[in-house]
Amino acid sequence: MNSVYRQNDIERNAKRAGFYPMDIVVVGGTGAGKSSTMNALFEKEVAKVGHGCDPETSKNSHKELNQYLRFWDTPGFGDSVEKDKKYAKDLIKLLNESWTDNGRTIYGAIDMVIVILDGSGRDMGTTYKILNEVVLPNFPSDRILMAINQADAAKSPKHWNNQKNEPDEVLKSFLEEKAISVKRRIEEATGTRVCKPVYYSAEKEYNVEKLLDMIIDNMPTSRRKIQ
Ligand SMILES: Nc1nc2c(ncn2[C@@H]2O[C@H](COP(=O)(O)OP(=O)(O)OP(=O)(O)O)[C@@H](O)[C@H]2O)c(=O)[nH]1
Ligand SMILES: [Mg+2]
Repeated sequence: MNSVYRQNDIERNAKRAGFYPMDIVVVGGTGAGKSSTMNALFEKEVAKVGHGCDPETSKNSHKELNQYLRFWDTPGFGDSVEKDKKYAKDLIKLLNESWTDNGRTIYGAIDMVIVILDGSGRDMGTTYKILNEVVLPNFPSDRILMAINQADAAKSPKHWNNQKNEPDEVLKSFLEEKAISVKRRIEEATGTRVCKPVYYSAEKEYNVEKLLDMIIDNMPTSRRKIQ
């Protein structure tokens, strides 16, 4: 379903921008659920999810959802200083990839970044670090989106309505508040304005369409010109 979800809007936005596929890089702390998010977006296993205590993804890899949107899964930050250094270097290289149009203009290869947060935790330190030290110095802030995963685990399991596969009223208002608080805290910590994050659950496949809506509604209107 997701590979054809709002296909007309995606096609219109891609054609408006004049190029496709658009490249969207998914970043975040280890275990936030980046690979699970890829699988939820694609509705099949395209990325390996970690099931033990160890981090899972160790390399950048990409996959096309359709001819217009290509997603990149990346390794998570926050497991060790050594790995963070390597992953930061790899991500900076990816964010700076470029191509040239007959040698006249240089364009960035990556079009959008989505920062995934683990909604079941409060620690935002890794996210601030990723933004301040890796993403913001190498990528324009108006092409960065935030999303809160693991909505189902943000409070005790009794607040998840399994029958309806959605949060109960208590959890829903908690998640609403959380989205506003994450936006404010990110803006304070980075000095950059961001859209209000969507909350969703990759594992429960809840609100994944909202995540896609945010992506579709924020597709760039032009290529990213570097020079
Ligand atoms: N409850 C719940 N668990 C989730 C959700 N999404 C992911 N998880 C679990 O979180 C763990 C980490 O998920 P991954 O998708 O591997 O996370 P990642 O961000 O790709 O991790 P790295 O590759 O190590 O950076 C796994 O045990 C998932 O099953 C979710 O929406 N809800
Ligand atoms: Mg992963």
